[in-house]
Order: sequence, then C-alpha cells, then structure tokens
Amino acid sequence: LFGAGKMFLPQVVKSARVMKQAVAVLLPYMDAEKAANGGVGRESAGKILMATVKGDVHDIGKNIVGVVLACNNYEIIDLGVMVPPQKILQVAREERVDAIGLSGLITPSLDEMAHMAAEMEREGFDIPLLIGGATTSKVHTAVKIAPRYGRGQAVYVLDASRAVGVVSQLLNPGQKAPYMAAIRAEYAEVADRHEKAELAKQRLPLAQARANAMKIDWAGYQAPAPQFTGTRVIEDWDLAEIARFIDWTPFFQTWELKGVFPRILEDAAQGEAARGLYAEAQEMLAQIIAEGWFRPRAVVGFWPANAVGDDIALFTGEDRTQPLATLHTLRQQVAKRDGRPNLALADFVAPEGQPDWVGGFVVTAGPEEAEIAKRFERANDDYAAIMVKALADRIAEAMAEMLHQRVRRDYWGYAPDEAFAPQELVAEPYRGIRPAPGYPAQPDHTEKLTLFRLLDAEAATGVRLTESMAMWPGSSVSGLYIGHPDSYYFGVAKVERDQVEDYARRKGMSVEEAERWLAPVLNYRAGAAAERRPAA
Ligand code: B12
Repeated sequence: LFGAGKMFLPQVVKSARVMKQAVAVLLPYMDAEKAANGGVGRESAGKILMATVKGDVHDIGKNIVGVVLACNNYEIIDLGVMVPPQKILQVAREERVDAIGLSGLITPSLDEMAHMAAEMEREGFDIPLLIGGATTSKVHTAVKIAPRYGRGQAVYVLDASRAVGVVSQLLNPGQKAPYMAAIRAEYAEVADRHEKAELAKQRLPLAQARANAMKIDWAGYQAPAPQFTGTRVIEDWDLAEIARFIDWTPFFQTWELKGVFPRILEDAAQGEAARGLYAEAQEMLAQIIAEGWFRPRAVVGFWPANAVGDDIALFTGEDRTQPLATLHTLRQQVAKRDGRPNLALADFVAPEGQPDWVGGFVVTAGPEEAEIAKRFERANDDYAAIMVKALADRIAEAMAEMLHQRVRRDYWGYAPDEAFAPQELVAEPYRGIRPAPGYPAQPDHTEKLTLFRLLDAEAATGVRLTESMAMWPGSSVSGLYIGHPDSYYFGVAKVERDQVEDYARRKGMSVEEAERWLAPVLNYRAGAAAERRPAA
C-alpha cells in the first residue's frame, strides 16, 4: 500500500509500532510453539544488514527503511551509525545475511561506500548491496560503486517506498537474474550519459575564471565592525523560543510527505496524514520544551578578515598584522554567460587594505537525542524514536536561523532594525549569508577543521568531527557568516585539475588528498588517487 502511494509513511511506521509491541507480548507463546514444532517457526523473507557507514552519523533514513522492510517480514540487523567496513562484513558473514544496506548523509560517505563495494568484491561476497541516503544518487552508484562490485550488484534506492520492491526482486530466485541484468543495463547507460553530459559542459581555466570574479565596489562600502571579536559561547537557549524558528517543510520531507508547510496540511491526498503527523509532532515538541529534553549549545565568533585571492585571511587583531588562520574557498569554473561572475566566497569579503570581518558558528540540539531515541527503540516505539530525531534536527536548524538573526541584529549588528518574523526567514529575505562547509558554495568538508579550531567548538559545545568530517551529535550545524549586502548562495559545481592543484597547494595538502575530499566535484578522473583510502 505504501509503495503504491495509498498509505503514507507515518501510518506505516505507526502500524509497525503496534505490530512490534504486539509481537513482544506474543513472543513467549511463539517461542513455545516453535519449540513444540521441533524448532520450526515463521520464516522471514530475508535477513538484511543495515548500517550508516564509518564517519557518518545520520540514521533517520536508514531507520525508516529498516522499519518498512521489517513490516514486510524482512529480518533487520541494524548496526547503527559510524560502522567500520570490517564490522559490517564480519556480521554479514556470521549472520549469513541476504543483503547489506548502507546509508550516508554527507559526501565523504560516498567514498566509504565505494570502498565497501571493493571490499565485498575482494572478500568474495555476492549478496546485493543497497545504497541510500541524502548524498547518494543513481549516477554515483552507477559510476563509482557498482563497477567495483562485479560479483554482486550495488543498487541505489531512492527512498523507503521503493525499498521493498527492490529487495523483493533481488532476493527472489526467479526474479533476481533478470532484475540485475536490467539494473546493469540501466547503470551502463546512466554512466555513459553522465560522462557525455559532463564532457559537454564548458569549463574555464582557473586564471580565466578568476578574471571573471565578482567585482564588488569596495571603495563605496564600509563594513560595520562586529560587537566583539573572538568567540562567545551561548548556553542560555530557550527551547520554546527556538521552536518558533522551526521550518516545518523539511520535517514533512523526512516523513516522505512532499509539499510546503503550512499548505501541505490542506493537501487533497496527503493532508490528513500531514495533519495527524503535525499534531503528534507538536505534542512531543511541547513535552521536549516543558521537560527540557535537550540542552542546546552554540558558539559564535568573529574575526578581522580580508580576501587574499580566493582565500580569506583571518587576523588576531584589528591591526591585521598577525595571521590567525586562512579560510580556503573554491571558485566556479563553468563558463558563464550574460556577464555573470565566476564566484568564490572570498569575492564577498573586502580585499587587504580595507577592514572587513567574517564570522563562524556551531550549533547543536545536544547529544541527548541519541539516548532518548534509544529508549523509545527499546520500548519498541520506532515512531517516537524517529520523531524525536526529526525534531532534534529541526531544532538544530532553527537554532542556526535564530542565531543568524541575532548576529545580524546584535552581535555583528549590520542590520539592527531587521524585523522579519521567524516564519519569514525561510525565504532568506535578509542581508548576508551563512555558508556551511559541505554545502554547494563550499563543498570541502575539511574547512570545518579550521572553523572548529577557531571556535574551540568541541570544548564549547561538545560537538566533535568524525574522520569523515561529520559532526557528532547529528543534530548540529556549522558555518561561516558573511555580511556584505551583495553576498548570496551559489554552487561551486565541478572544478578542474588546475584549481584542485592550486587549492591543494594553498591548503598545504597533497593533490591526492584534495582530490579525495573534493571527489564529488571533480570534473576529471583523479586516476589512481581516487582509489586511495581516507586517512583514518
Ligand atoms: C535535514 C538535513 C539536515 C539536518 C539533519 C541531518 C542529520 N541529523 O543527519 C541538519 C540541519 C542537522 C543538517 C546538517 C548538516 N547538513 Co544537511 N541536510 C538535510 C536535508 C535538507 C535533508 C536530509 C534528510 O534528513 N532527509 C530525510 C531523510 C529521511 O532522508 P534520507 O536520510 O535521505 O533517507 C531516505 C533515503 O535516502 C533512503 N535511504 C537512506 N538511507 C538508506 C539506506 C538504505 C540501505 C536504503 C535502501 C535507503 C536509504 O530512504 C530514506 C527514507 O526515505 C539534506 C538535503 C536533502 N534534501 O536531502 C541536507 C544535506 C544532507 N546536508 C548536507 C550538509 C552538507 C550538512 C552539513 C555538513 C552542513 C553543515 N556544515 O552544518 C551538516 C552535517 C550534519 C552532521 N551531523 O554532520 C548536504 C550533504 C551533501 C554534502 N555535500 O556533503 C545535503 C545533501 C544538502 C546539500 N544539498 O548540500 N542537515
């Protein structure tokens, strides 16, 4: 019913809760019956091992898929988050699982998945490998993962509603071969089309892209100075106040209800499910606030800054003589038309000789979410476990929005009279941006290392970076603040070898390492370097 669009995800997960809780009551009787039958019980449709890959912390999507598969009589072995490849393979072997499902949220996890595929090949596995998560795609699976696993088949799964269809075909002896043949043919075509499309895009040499940088009239601009430089830790968060800043649209997306809030509540097809979900979310949110389930934390900082080429130099003091750190930015290389610039974030910061500042932040809903979710899981309540994580994510993002407003109005104070209501902020009508390492304007996740050092973020907030640059706890957001009125969000898109070499030199990284972190945005084949493993 769910796959056919006749039932919605919240209903599926809620019915799973009823089933699980009923099974927990019946289990002793079922075991007794099984013993009486000489050990024969109900057969599962197959055993699936699920894991979020090493270095990645996100698991809402994986958990949802696990619940949906379990509803369809698959036995799920869920290894949780940040699972090393050897652990996955060991359990897969010991438990004789029928398929492995991997999940990942951020781009470094893509490399980890390709590595897993190669390891499965090397160790002689031939069971299906399912690939899912926000950052994964059919193209990446076809181009980078499936070719490394010739013995078996890697299959990209868009969302929970498709999972059962894919798995049932892969595990059905009669359907498996033709299904795999169709997937292989499709992936060959996807890879081929992708390569041709990329080749057709015209890209500029770095020097030419730089010559077409955005030219802000710096002579006619004076950046306002922030109220303080250095860092400030913010602990006195009011959960009720944060809740007013929640953007609910992504919350519905998490539950596979697609549409813009609040209109989605009146949607002809999804409205009823959306209203029910929203009411229950409000109920839990009220409890979160009243009982203080989370202890949100944040750190914010500002530093004297100037653009130096494509980088942003930060200084220890206003005399701008002592360098503090360098933020590296990447420039768009795609050929532009109509006089549009080839942007880099550094273009929005004043050049040397003119004072400017850049800010940075880390916010987190706190680590409590994981323990609370586990408690719900132990009580066979996956619905509440997923709900609390989805709300923690919303709280983290709402904190980022709320803090940004405080920065504009107060801490940096370049828009003291700004008066947008929280719900108006979703459309980003305000001045300035908060680009995050990993988002399209700065696809290099390693810039978080500099940001975390500058903010002493781990000590200030408890948020730490994994080896893949994910932030733990999961409900955390980090980024920079840029204040110029002409700054806006953009995507760097694909970059060429000349820029990667230049960028690596500026960062003091080997070209191979830079290529590894930038793998999803390279417009060329990195050769042997792409095969290399991340430094643990
Ligand atoms: C919500 C969200 C967040 C939340 C929650 C994240 C979290 N707790 O992990 C918050 C606001 C905290 C956040 C933070 C960040 N985010 Co974010 N975020 C999103 C967003 C908008 C939706 C992701 C989501 O939760 N979807 C809902 C869930 C249910 O979907 P899902 O996980 O994809 O799972 C479904 C399918 O993928 C599939 N599936 C998933 N796993 C599996 C496994 C198997 C086996 C199968 C079969 C299927 C399957 O089925 C699931 C159910 O249908 C995406 C953009 C987007 N539209 O996808 C960006 C996105 C994922 N974020 C991104 C980034 C960069 C970040 C940050 C690094 C930004 C920053 N510097 O602060 C941080 C990192 C957080 C961290 N802990 O490290 C990037 C990641 C790509 C990249 N370049 O690396 C994205 C894609 C945005 C973008 N366009 O750049 N983010």
